[in-house]
Amino acid sequence: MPRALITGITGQDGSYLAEFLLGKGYQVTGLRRRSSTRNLHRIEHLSGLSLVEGDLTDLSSLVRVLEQTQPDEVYNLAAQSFVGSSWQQPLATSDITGLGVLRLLEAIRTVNPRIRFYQASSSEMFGKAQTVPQHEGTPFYPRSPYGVAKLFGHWITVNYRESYGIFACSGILFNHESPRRGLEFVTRKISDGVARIKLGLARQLRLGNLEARRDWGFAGDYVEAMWLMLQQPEPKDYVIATGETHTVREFVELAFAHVGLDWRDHVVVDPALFRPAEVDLLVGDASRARRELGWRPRVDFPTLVAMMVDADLERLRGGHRAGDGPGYGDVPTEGGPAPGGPTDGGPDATGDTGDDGRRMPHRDDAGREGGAPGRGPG
Ligand code: NAP
Ligand code: G4F
Repeated sequence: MPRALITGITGQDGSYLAEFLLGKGYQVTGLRRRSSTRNLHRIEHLSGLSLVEGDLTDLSSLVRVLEQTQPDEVYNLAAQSFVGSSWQQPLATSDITGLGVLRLLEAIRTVNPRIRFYQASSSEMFGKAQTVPQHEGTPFYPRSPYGVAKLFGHWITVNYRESYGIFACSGILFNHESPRRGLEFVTRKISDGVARIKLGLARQLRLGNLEARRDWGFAGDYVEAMWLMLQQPEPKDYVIATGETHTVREFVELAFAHVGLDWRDHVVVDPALFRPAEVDLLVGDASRARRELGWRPRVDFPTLVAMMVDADLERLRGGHRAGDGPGYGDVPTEGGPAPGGPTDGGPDATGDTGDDGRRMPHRDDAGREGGAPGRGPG
């Protein structure tokens, strides 16, 4: 049975990738960092998943986890992934999102250089895009501390492949969304806001730059591409994208129209939510992935918008108002983790003995930003 280690297991992509690999018969371990509050809501429906404690800022924890779990494949999805926060916390972002990749590669080099490594790189590295569409050969021009940190992670992955022969791939993924997306990202902020307004729980949705264009796909489709990269005869870098671009305004229009509302009655543009430097246009050319991996996206843009709004309506009708409740396709686990669900096991057990039987309200994060003076995290 092949063994995989996923960092960033509590995040959106970690949950979809774990589901995917468990379905393929992998023995999957997720690396989670210590948290003072419970944050397993995206993975508590998964049975057969093991959890270990570690942190991308702590090399010794990464070495220990690799020694204990002996994975064949490592998927590095952990990051400070919110672009807006990277201006508020540039050093922490660089440490986790940039240097964290190097620490993991050093751990792999030390423990077992035959491990296959996937790095979650980002279209944010293209930033002020030098070609349209963007492909593997497009020059990078990052526009945020996050983008700069991801660029370091990308190049150190390439460098360890070329220096030490490690099977290391950098997946340059364009934006991918789902009902499990964090509430601070614009698509989920919109779907949550639309659902609240439709249900009479809110009247307004405050947003920043509506003219930014993104290539938005469905996260469930994108994790398959991560796995495919590590099954190839040679390690390479791949752009993963839909090839379509839409403005934030289009997302807003479709989301409100889906519930029979006119967005102009509810959306307030708040200059405090504009970013210090914006990425205006992203659209990817995933021809290499199509040709060499046989990968293509399945969920189109209108379906994605409808899926996210419907999931938030369902969640809010179910009374989960504080944050990320069960998402699309999830099995709600009101009484705690699924039988045989994630286990904090082994010598690295986190000491977290499981749910107390109540679903705790999840963090009420930047889904409804505003009020802060000056330029906010957007
Ligand atoms: P996400 O939901 O924000 O998840 C990030 C994960 O990283 C969380 O599990 C988080 O744990 C973990 N993490 C943060 N700091 C850590 C640390 N110091 N040590 C260990 N774990 C840490 O992000 P996502 O959307 O799933 O994205 C997955 C990866 O793909 C990220 O690297 C992101 O930058 C990259 N990416 C995403 C997209 C996209 O559109 N989603 C596009 C391109 C690239 P906590 O729960 O403890 O915070
Ligand atoms: O949803 P966003 O915060 O995502 P962004 O910045 O594109 O980053 C995401 O995708 C990257 C891949 O390209 C990932 F690497 C990264 O980890 C993350 O997953 O913002 C999208 C756009 C931006 O142009 C932003 O200015 O939406 C605009 N926007 C307008 N109003 C807003 C808002 N963004 C947020 N978060 N909140 C707003 O109110």
